[in-house]
Amino acid sequence: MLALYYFPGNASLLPHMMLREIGQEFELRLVDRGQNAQRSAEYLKLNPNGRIPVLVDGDLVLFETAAIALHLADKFPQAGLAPAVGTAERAEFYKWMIHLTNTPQAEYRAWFYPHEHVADEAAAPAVKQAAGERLNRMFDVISKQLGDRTWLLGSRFSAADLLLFMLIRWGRGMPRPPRSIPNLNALAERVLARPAVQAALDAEGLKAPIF
Ligand SMILES: N[C@@H](CCC(=O)N[C@@H](CS)C(=O)NCC(=O)O)C(=O)O
Repeated sequence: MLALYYFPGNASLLPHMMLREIGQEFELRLVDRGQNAQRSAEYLKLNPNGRIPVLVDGDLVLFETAAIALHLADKFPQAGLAPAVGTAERAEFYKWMIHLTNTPQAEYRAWFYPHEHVADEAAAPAVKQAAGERLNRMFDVISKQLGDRTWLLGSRFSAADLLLFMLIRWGRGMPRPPRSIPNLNALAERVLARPAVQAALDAEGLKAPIF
């Protein structure tokens, strides 16, 4: 049995889109952030960090979005969400998954939760602005690397494209949103056109404009 603890549009969107691509049956379990359910005693047993998502796969309880994504890609190789282990393409896939999760995704914490980064609340807007500027630079580099390729790995779609799509989406409220960078906008449009992605967005109640 697979169950994904999620909140609409949160980091859970990556494993959710992957589960839809995989086509395996799973259960979606809402973590009601309106009620701070991510900090409830019950949820902290699943993820002591109080963050979303968590994947339950039988007896396995997994937190960390990228770890969940790698596990799903490995467990359902027929879905083709990652290249074969030991290949140069697989190494490129790891590079993108890890870069995207520990660089822009981590930076977004400072953009969305600047108060966590300051002792004095008054400094929070400056922290947010600086995070936005760092994110801009990161997205510029990613866009340059992507160039006019169809997907991050070239002609081959992978879970890394879904992760990048989610991160592009998160920046839609930034002064210079990632969609304003043509290569990133084109990739996000291609991801958005996938039926599995549409199904995940619909199930989470996410409406246009998506990014
Ligand atoms: N590194 C973690 C970060 C997860 C994370 O920051 N999740 C956010 C939602 S996108 C969250 O749970 N926010 C609620 C909170 O921090 O209270 C992961 O990738 O799973």
